[in-house]
Amino acid sequence: MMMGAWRCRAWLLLLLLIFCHLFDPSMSQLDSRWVAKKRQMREKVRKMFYHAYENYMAHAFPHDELKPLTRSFTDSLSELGNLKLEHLPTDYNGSALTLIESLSSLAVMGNRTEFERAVIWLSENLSFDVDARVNLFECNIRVLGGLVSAHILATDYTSKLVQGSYKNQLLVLAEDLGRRFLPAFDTPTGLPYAWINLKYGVMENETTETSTSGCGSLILEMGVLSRLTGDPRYESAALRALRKLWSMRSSLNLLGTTLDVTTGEWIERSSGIGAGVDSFYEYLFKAHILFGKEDLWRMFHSAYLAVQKYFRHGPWYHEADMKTGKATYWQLTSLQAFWPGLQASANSSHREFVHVWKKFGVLPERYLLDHQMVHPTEKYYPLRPELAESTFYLYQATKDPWYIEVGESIVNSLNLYTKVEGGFASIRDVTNMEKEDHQHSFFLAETCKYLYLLFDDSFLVDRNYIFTTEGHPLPVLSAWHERLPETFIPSNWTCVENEKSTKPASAMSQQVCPALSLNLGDSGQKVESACHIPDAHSDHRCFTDEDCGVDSMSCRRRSCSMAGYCGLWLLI
Ligand code: DMJ
Repeated sequence: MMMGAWRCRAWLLLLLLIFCHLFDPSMSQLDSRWVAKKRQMREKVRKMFYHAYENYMAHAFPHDELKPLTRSFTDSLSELGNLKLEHLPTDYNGSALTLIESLSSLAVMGNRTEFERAVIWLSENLSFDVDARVNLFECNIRVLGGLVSAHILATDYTSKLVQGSYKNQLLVLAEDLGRRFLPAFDTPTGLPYAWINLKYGVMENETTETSTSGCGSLILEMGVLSRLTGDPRYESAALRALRKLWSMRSSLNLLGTTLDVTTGEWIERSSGIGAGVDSFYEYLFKAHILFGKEDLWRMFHSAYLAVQKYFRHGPWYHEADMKTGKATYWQLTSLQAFWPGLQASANSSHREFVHVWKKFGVLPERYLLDHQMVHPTEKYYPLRPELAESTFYLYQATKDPWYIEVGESIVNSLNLYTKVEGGFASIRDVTNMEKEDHQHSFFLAETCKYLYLLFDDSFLVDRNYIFTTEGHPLPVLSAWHERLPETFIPSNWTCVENEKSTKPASAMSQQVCPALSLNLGDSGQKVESACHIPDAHSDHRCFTDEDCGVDSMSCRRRSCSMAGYCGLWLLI
């Protein structure tokens, strides 16, 4: 009797579910159309990535970057940031830069075979013992960042990216590179030279001029290298430079754009949030999340308030003099487009960048806000990722379908204007879409990755990552919130602003939430997550704040917006 009634109820429930599915087009059909659209877009991006990747492998590998129009190559590592193309090496044949930059994207897209093939090739062939003068910042974010991120992904047992053959070869390469960076920091101020010869160290009569980003955006990669190797020199050097830089701020908490590493004097005192400075802000915030350093959060907070006060004009950001705070240049630069993503709630700025993108089809390098025109000599678009990056972050934070539409139009523009038979070409002039023979490695490391993650974020499920300024993922592990033992920090390196806390602060006051262990399937392997608590509903819809969890990246409590979505709604 009991069994009969139970079975009858089960049948009724099943019929009801089928009925609801068939007759509630508002939810189920819309949902499945939405899922299909995102899947279709994801596949479009995957095709873009492989078009770029396969052409690089066929026509440029193992050189640094692809020239897609002539289907040839450029050994550009020593040209990055080298606008005057000075001191170019005569005997340098590339470091497979684009392959290194592609590793983490291959992992995001789940291509184990190619990831493993690349790891094996790099471990057998790559050497940094080359007579090439490279830009420390560029080599750090692209090469060191690419290697440490890929090493972590390769050792993540759950991703099964490498079948048993991995013996830390990428970490060995990363450590070798990190050691070659260290002489750059041997200056009276601890601020590093912008240029280093990989074989011979700092060259005689090397320029002492560098940028704020060049000194202040090394901590993620070098910090992770220290955490992975147990050698604290990399993190200490990067941290010391970052703190020295911060000590050079003006009374308005503003920094300049360029400086002298031997005297610690500013050279260019006007700055903004774009070229030469951008990733300094980004790294204060991200290094705080990754390493739980309280003083970096305080620096970021003060620096952020100053940016909002002196650079912001409505949705736009101009440049200003660090001493007076007076506006200097009214320009939008394409590098600034990362800023709305860093804020993760800057809808209005993002819309303006999208507006300029739509006006031209792609984003010009520099746009004069006061004249509403493209800068006469900076009309190019080198396949930069920043707008896709912000679109991805804002979609993660809001789940507003509008960002999917923006992503779709970015993908369509890229395919329409930049795709050629031999890969993807940069745009030399956005006013006539004339192409340039260069496929930058960040197109594979960042542009394709952020677009892919916009449409399919399954790579991020159950894992907390921060992305470096070059788009390489680093996991947020609670173990990395521990300080390096002081004893390892060379005593002659006087920290300008020492970490003040002597007793361990509470997790909340450090903006770090207690560790949470996630069980990742049958391997039984556990991955530490610093703070993530998922929203109550997987579609992130909510009625009240109680339905919202804790953000995996910032460890902050999410709240319910008026539109009914959980997000980080900062009031700025
Ligand atoms: C990349 O190398 C990085 O995103 C860097 O922070 C800025 N420039 C390029 C992309 O535009």
